[in-house]
Amino acid sequence: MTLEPSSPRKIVLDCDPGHDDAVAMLLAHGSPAIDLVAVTTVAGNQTLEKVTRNALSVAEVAGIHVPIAAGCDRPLVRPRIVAPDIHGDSGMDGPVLPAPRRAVYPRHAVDLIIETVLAAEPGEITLVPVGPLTNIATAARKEPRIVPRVREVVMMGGAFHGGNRTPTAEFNVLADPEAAHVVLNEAWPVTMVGLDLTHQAVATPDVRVRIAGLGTAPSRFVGELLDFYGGTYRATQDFPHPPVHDPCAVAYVADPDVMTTRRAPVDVELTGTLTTGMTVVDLRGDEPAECRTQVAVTLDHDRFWTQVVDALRRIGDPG
Ligand code: PIR
Ligand code: CA
Repeated sequence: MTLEPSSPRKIVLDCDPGHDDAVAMLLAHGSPAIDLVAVTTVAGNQTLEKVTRNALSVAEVAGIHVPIAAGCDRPLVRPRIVAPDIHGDSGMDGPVLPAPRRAVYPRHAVDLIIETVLAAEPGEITLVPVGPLTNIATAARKEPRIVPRVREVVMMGGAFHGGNRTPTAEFNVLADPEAAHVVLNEAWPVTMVGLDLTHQAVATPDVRVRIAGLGTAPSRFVGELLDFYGGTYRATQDFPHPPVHDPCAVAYVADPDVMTTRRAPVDVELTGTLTTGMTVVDLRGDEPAECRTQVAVTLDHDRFWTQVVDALRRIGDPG
């Protein structure tokens, strides 16, 4: 008996490029298991203006033609934070960023997310936020009918053990904890691909060689991204090789077996004096039989990077 190959998963990638966001865009575009229907941007690693321009530049490099819409330019409640120490002043320092030849989508990202979900069949669209959760939370509040129609939310953010922006908080959740609260407490299934998982997605020298071996313009672009990003991670985070967070969430949608997950309740601290933005994950006792939220635990490093390399190979040289 032959099994029907399942059709590619339709995703909206909500991002703040960002070096690793760029790799997430490339993986989503090049993966045969993913149908990228839209890219939306949100203030995070840099200002909305900068990250949106970066998303358009990545689209230029890779020949991505789906709508790219700009979203919220600040968190729901808190003052904006950015991460120039990691991503540089542009938000994506390193490679020459090609001037976009195309315009940003003429509507707000939140409206594009809502329209995309409502226009699709129930359960067809997966939301993949890999920046602060401001757009996703705003979409859920503006149009609650999207919540039961979304297949699942697969987010890069949070951690069950330790943070990167504070001892307990990961950047995307810390940047807009109220938005994370909304997203984690809505009735949709959420997979939290946090630092526990993404710190395993390191771009080791053998990975760099595999990417460089492709010899295409997009692979060279990724090489230049990883040169800069690896440098800041070495200098400021004491990582010999940088963890490439955001494509992990895309990789999970494409191939859930690329990582192990554990069902567990997840919430976020909004009022801590030392722990604001911490995701609190209840890992006590046995894994619950039913739980709307789950957390990513262990990555198959080779399987993950093979996905990325294969996606880049499929993208080729769009010219
Ligand atoms: C922010 C990021 C990465 C590293 C640091 N130190 C800060 C960005 C990445 O784009 C990813 O989405 C997430 N935020 C990791 O915290
Ligand atoms: Ca990001």
